Amino acid sequence: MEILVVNPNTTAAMTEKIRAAAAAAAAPGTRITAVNSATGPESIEGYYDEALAVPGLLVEIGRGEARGVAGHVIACFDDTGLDAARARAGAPVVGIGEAAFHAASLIAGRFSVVTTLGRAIPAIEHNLLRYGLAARCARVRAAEVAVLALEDPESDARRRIEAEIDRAKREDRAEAIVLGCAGMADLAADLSTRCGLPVVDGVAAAVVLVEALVRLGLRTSKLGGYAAPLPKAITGFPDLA
Ligand code: 5HY
Repeated sequence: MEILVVNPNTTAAMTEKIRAAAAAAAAPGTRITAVNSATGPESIEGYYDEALAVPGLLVEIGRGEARGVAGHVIACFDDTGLDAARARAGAPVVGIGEAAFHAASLIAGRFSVVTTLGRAIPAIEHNLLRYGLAARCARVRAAEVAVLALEDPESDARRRIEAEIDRAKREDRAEAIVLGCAGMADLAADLSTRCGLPVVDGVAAAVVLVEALVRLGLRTSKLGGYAAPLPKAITGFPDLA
C-alpha cells in the first residue's frame, strides 16, 4: 500500500524528517510518499498560519486521491484542514494530533502534550475537546521553541522540550507525553529514555493507524459531513476546482 504523508507547511527539510519517521514506523510493504505544500507558510504556528496552509494541503490530498493512494496522513500537529481533507478524500485521512492522542490514551491514564509556542495551545485544546479526549489530557504545554528552531541543530530546542517534559511529570503527574509538533518526530525515542516515560510521536502513530484502517477495509464515509464537495465555481484555486 502507498500512504501519502502531507506536511502542510512549505519547509522541505522538515518534510524529509517527517518522511524518515513515517518510513521507520511503516510495516513491510507500505510505501511512504512524503510531500509538503507548495503554497502557504514555512511553518504553522497558530490559527492564521493554519488557515493559509489549508489550500496547499488540499491540492496534495487531491493529487494523492487521483493516484489512488491507500491512505493519507496530515503531518501537522493541529491536524490542519482535517475535515476538509476527509471531504475531499475517499481513502482514510488521519491527523498526527488525533493519532497521538489516541495512542497515548491506550497506554496511559493521563498524558500531557508538549508543543512549540504558546499560541499553538488553543487549537490543540480545541481539538482535544472535539475528539472527546480532553479528559485524558492533563495539560497542553509549550516549550517556547519556534517550529523551525527544531530544524537548527545549534538551537536549544531539545533542552527546552526535555525541561518541559520534566515539569509535566512533576506538576501534571503525566504518565505519558505527546510531542506536539511533526518537527519533534525524531526526538521521541531518545526523550522517552532520558525522561523515563512513554513519549508519543504522532507521525508514527498516524502511519500505523492508517495501515490498520486500510487492513480493516475502512474508507472515509461519504455520508453527511465528509460527503464529496459539490461541483461549483471556485475562484483563485485552479487546482481545487
Ligand atoms: C507542526 N506547526 O506540527 C505544527 C506545530 C505547531 O508547522 N508543524 C508546523 O506548533 O502547531
